Amino acid sequence: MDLPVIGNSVPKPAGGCSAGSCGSTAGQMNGLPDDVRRKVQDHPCYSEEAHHHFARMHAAVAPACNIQCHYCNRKYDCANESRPGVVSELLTPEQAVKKTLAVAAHIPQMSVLGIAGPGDPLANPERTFATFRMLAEKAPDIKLCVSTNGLALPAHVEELARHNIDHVTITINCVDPDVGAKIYPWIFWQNRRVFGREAAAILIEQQQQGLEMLVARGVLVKVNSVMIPGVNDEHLKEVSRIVKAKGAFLHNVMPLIAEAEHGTFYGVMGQRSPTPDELKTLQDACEGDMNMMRHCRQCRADAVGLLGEDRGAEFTLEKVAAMEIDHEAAMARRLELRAKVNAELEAKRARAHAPTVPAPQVVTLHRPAKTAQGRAVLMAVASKGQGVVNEHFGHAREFLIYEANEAGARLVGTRKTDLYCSGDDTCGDGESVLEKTIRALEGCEVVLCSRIGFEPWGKLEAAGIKPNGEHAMEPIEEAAMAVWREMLAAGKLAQPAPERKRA
Ligand code: CLF
Ligand code: SF4
Repeated sequence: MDLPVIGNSVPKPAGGCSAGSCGSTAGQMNGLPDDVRRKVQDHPCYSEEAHHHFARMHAAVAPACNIQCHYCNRKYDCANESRPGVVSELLTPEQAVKKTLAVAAHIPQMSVLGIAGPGDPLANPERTFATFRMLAEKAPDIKLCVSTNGLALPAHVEELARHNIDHVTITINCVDPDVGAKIYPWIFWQNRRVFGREAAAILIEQQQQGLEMLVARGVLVKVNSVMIPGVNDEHLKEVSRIVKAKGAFLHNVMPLIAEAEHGTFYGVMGQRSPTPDELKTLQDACEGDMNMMRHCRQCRADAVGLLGEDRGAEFTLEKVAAMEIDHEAAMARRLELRAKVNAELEAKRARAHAPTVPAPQVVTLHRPAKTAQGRAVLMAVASKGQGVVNEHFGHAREFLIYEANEAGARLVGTRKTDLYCSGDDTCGDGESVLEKTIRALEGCEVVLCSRIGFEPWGKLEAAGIKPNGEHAMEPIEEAAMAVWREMLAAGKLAQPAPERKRA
């Protein structure tokens, strides 16, 4: 399944969807056929552009799983953690529908209901499809999305199609059973437990067959892969090549989450997670002309809100029961907002792709040599949505990582951190929150935010990261490029990036 998390679970592979990949289609939206564009334009996972404006929620209705992954332990839950497989409240389908309608009435940006755990949605087909059936009747404007480990996928493709589910994520970590045997100790298949290489071979065959069947029916398939250093990191390039050839829409390579306190096999055995640089290098290598997702937040199985925020605590069963809602008016508000945002994004794309006025022809006898352009710069951006620089440094729980170069600025990842302005400046391990944030921003040379205090400003600068609050409320790409051009003009981009000082 996806790797979403409900209340007390251990990390699943990654993302509200076990595997998470919805790619970044921001720059490719113009090339998509109309029917595909309609499917992805307000899906926050399938479109990087949409994720600044639209929200999703996960209904945690699927407790059981039919396989075991070495990175998963669904017993563990921490309210402060956001990992696949973890949830705080397991819901019946009726409760899930009630909660979804309440969320959709209070968060008009909500456009997608996903089922991603805490187990595997297709190992709990009655609960999963009952939820979809009821919700499609009561809120037909909400897209339905599912994330699965793929073992039971071929058996459910017809039913998924009957429910008009256009978005399916399959977590595919390998296409080689020898690699798979190091990730999956067992699967439950045809009423018996199968172990090791044989188990991995069955799982891989079902995943590939399910992928082909979905693509043949026009379903947009996102493939999530968990990058496990030394186990499948090199192998994921082959996975990417194969799923792309079979018609997957997006590939989402996510980092392994493995901490001993989560009680997972990898956590206990000390299997390390990839560094941000290793992850980016692999994502870049897989990219080719495959859409790669760079904005996955490895959501919990009960996540609520824009990607990166978790508003689940506002919608507990108790709170939902006390809400009075006019559902028709709420749906009208959602549709109005969706139309407005999509029209604005469409206009923005049209401006970006408008033919530029040709420069006047000038005859020169000596064409000046093309000036050398500067290197790429990583920038961390504090944003709470709408695609603009609009978050105070001290209020950021995560930073968007943009890479700016001569060709433009693009999102290449996200990094989580603790809240600096929380009144508690310790992380419990002797490291201050600010020191931890500076460590999380390794490789970045600039932080763009709406405001920043004197103390963090000085410490960031001392660590080689230049804070910048001059572009508050500006679109992120424009702000990043403005800063990049300033650095170029100041001659800072002719040399390699400076060595980072330790926080
Ligand atoms: Fe959920 Fe997954 Fe659907 Fe999105 S999540 S089931 S496709 S609605 Fe998205 Fe979350 Fe990443 Fe998944 S950010 S973990 S990719
Ligand atoms: Fe956990 Fe099952 Fe998801 Fe693997 S597929 S991460 S074992 S819930």
